[in-house]
Amino acid sequence: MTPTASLRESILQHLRYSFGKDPEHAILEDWRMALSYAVRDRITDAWIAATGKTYDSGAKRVYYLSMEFLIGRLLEDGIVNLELVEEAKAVLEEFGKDYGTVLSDEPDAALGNGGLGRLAACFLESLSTIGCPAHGYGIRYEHGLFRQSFVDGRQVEQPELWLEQRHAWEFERPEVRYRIGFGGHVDKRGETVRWYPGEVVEAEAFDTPVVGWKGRWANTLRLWSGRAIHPFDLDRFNHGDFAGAAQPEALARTISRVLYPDDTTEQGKELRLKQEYFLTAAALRDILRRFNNQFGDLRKLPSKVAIQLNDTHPAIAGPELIRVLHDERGLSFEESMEIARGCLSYTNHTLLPEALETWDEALFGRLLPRHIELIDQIDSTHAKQNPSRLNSMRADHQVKMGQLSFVMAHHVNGVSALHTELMKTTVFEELHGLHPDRIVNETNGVTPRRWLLGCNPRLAGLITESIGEDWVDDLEQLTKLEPFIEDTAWLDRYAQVKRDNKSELSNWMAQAHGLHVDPEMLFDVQIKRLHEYKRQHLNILETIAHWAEIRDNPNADWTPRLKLFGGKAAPGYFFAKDIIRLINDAAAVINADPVTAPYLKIAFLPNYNVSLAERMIPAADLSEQISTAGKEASGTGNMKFALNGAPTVGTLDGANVEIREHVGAENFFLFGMTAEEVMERRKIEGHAWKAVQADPRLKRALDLIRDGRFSPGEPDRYHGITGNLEGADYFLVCSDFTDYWRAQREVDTAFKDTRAWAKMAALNTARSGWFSSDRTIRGYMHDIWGAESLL
Ligand code: 26M
Repeated sequence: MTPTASLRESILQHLRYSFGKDPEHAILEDWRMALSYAVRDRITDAWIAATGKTYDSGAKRVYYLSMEFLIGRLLEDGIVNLELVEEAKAVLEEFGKDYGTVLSDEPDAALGNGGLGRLAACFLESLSTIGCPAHGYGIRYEHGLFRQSFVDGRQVEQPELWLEQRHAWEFERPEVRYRIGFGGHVDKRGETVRWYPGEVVEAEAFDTPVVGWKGRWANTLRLWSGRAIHPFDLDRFNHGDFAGAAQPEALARTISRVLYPDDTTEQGKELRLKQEYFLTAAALRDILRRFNNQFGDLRKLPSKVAIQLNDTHPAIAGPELIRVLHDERGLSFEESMEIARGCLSYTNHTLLPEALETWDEALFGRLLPRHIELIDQIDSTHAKQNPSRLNSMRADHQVKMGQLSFVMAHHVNGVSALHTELMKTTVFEELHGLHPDRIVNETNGVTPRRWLLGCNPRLAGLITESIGEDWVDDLEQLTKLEPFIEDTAWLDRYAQVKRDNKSELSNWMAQAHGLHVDPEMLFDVQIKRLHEYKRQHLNILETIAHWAEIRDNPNADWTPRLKLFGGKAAPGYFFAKDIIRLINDAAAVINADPVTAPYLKIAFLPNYNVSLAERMIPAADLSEQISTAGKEASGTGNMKFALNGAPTVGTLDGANVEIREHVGAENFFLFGMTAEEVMERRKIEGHAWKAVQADPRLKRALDLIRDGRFSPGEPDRYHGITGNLEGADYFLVCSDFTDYWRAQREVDTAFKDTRAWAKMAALNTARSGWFSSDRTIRGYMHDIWGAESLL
């Protein structure tokens, strides 16, 4: 049977026997599910084989603990990795179904906020592509990140309901359940210490196979769901308390009910700490059970188990592992601490002080009374071993999770070269002095299967036709494109790919949002979470200044530009929400201006998520990476744009630095202060006001906003923003404005030379191979985990 015939067979089988439909009566969701099951069967074969191989080899396993896995849709990922794109299209076409429509019917699994969660998802895919035996552990949130819409330009949040639609990817494991305790008291009898929790919930496993390139390997993403031990209180029911009877279940389920929507602002809520312990304790129980079944001797744990903590969110793993080894298995405290450290490593994803996780010690002690004692014992043991060290996991009645994670990890890593160096001189200065070999760098990466092959089939096709298909799992082969770039016929094809992608996005924007844009414009894109440090307000200020300048001189030779935005603000982050509203308000005024319409348009697409990124990135001409230097730990969107042929306008921040080194300074629009200059500039009193006085364009943009040009009838609507910018301006928007303007005008000029621009774009693609998450994962395997590929 041909692959197409065999796929058709299995789709029809599933339609009939899994969903009880024949092709005549199947609705879109039935087709999507039947195709998913057909693909899943093939993934499952690879998965079971990989699991067997891992067990037989006795190899070390990697466990990636993360509160977030922003995996997005999985059907296309499966089809692409199994190389079934043509077959799936052909079969669907036979039955009159459109491939894209079927794929878009899948709900997005938005179990993450942004960069940290998406990185975890890219890592899982790379671990499978490489054949490194690994599990991801996370929480099966019933509601992922909220859905965003705009009402009168303002962000409105709605609950996200991904589990209300069917999806094919998880296997419930009712046989894998653990009891997780909270609260209660600690009992000490001589040497034996025992924790007696006051509240217990059950964690149930749901497994999703994650397949790698060509289906050679598949690992498991195991997500925990909360449930009650006794889901129904028959006694209460029999006494007529019908609502109360179901209460235990409702309470237990709240633990995995919703993803916290606060990327980068720590907020210290009890339920969040419960979630963190729930994930971590369930994962550790599972890891130890698996180890016990296969190896037994706990002293060998570090040679068989590598546990990566994705930020401090699962930092309770240190004390929890010690608790199990010491309190429950009878090892000495010191030995337990050594074994735990031998297994654990920690990734830091941000230096923003407001994001460093701390917990009120009273809350912490109430919820985890034994762990807080163990943290003090870890702290004093570490201080004893390092005489210059003061106990410091606790200060101001807070438990500091960063300090705990550092001490309990054998390696601590940053996510870009600059970020790692800053870790050594800022938050972890003292600990780095004591343990100078502990901090290592692993610059982030992105999976080329999703972020090029899957999302940009036109470009992927041109690449494969030019250099063969080996680039897909050896992305640095993209440098082989360089000679082609000298060939104008080839370069024209490259440029045509971008034009086609832009038309496709334009058509989609028209159909989905009624937004009509000219695909000939320069597509200038900033998509990321809203945050002051990411400086979406710098972008809109420059846009407003640009608009004013076009109005001054409408007959000049302006480069037509579309400013595209996407991103969510944390629901309680009011400044960020104001920025969204300002962008939408400015869009309403500017888009309606007939004088500037041919040259400038603004669109803020609602509900930015992984699937929208997959639409937007291949169509981008320009990538906005304009954070205040020293603030963006790495960025990963920046890599996706470069790979897809959108040069960056950006600061020397995070991985931008390394992107510029790889693609070449001449193919990158650099502007702004360096991280060092930023620290100096902040000391200058009135830096913002001085910058405003020095740049009439900036002054005019601020005046327009302050005077209500974009908020007719309500001039003070944006006084929070203008006041902030002209006053403290902590993120130095004003100080970087003038240079940003300059860089943007260089972009305008460069874009007019279509060939030169295409060359710059193509060189970005050809030289971005290093930013594959395969390279990143090999780095972790070698430098941190001591893990091997089994392929
Ligand atoms: C904390 C407490 C309560 C609720 C949520 C949080 C929280 C969640 C996510 C805090 C921070 C979170 O993420 C931080 C993050 O996404 N950092 C980004 O990590 C990326 C991957 O390394 C980097 O590329 C980005 O630069 C960095 O901002």
